Amino acid sequence: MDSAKGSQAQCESLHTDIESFFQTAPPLKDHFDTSRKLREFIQQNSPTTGNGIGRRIVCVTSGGTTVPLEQRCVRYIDNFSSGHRGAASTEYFLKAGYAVIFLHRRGTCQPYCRSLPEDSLLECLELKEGESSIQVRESYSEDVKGAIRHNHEAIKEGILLKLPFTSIFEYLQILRMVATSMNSLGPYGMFYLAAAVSDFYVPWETMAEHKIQSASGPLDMRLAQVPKMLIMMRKEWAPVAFCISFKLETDTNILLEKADMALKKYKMNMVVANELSTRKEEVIVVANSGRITVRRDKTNSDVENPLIKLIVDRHSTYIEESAKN
Ligand code: 9Z3
Repeated sequence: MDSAKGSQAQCESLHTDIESFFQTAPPLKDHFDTSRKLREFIQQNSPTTGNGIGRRIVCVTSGGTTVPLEQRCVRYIDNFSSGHRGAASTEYFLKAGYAVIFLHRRGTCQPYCRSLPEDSLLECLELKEGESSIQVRESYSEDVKGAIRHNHEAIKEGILLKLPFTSIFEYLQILRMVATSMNSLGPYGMFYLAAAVSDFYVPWETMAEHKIQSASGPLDMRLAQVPKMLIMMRKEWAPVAFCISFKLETDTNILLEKADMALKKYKMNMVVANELSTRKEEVIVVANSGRITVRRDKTNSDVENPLIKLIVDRHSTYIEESAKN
């Protein structure tokens, strides 16, 4: 087989895998509601609808996807992601004037809540004397006020849409819905794919319906590869959007090589390479123009601050160049 035929065959097989993934996935419970919210959000913020209040729109994905092992799910495979990167980045994108679709794992870190304790309800609140009412503890008062103010403002202004997911099935179905809806934005749309997405999964049709029994002995299970959706993102869902993916490794020796590969293979505009233990200190942005190391500086506590500045800048250049073509 010559190489052109080979790559066409690969492409067809990817299409078949993707079709089968979506056809067999359990349908989203709130499909119509999510699709309505998305449509309204994009319509309201779009810089291309000419209502005068247009903003660039970014979809930030955040947290990790689960892989259920049973259809009536008792057990699942998970990963470590806290959602901190996605939540912090959302704050900086909002500050830079973007409207944000925050596609996040249920229960993970939320924008403006990063400084609050994990058990925030019990930690931040206390009973008033006589136990007739509750109040915010003095030591948390500024953090709580800030979180409420920023969050309410963003929701009230209609510039923050939060969409939750848990499983890989939910995540990819919502991502496809968001991407195809954002296609109308052309280069003004951006994808910032910080979610930690499972590479392997159990296809729905081969999955046990009921709780797997331990009496049958050791568990022998074969996981299928999750089809490479980034290719669909570039080819069909939102080909003109500005697209940033993340590459995570624990071995620094292969990190940049893998990031370079992702940049080329998935035709990303940028790949943010990070190593697990230093991910909050520094990241390396890999683009066709070269590599840039972005570090958290001493006066500023988040690496996402300089990272989002760099990305916004590159996105502006991308929009300008698209207008010339
Ligand atoms: C990342 O690399 C994110 O930066 C982190 C953020 C998940 C490390 P936290 O949520 O951590 O703040 O605790 N996300 C992408 C990870 C990923 O699954 N990338 C795939 C890969 O590396 C490509 S899509 O193969």
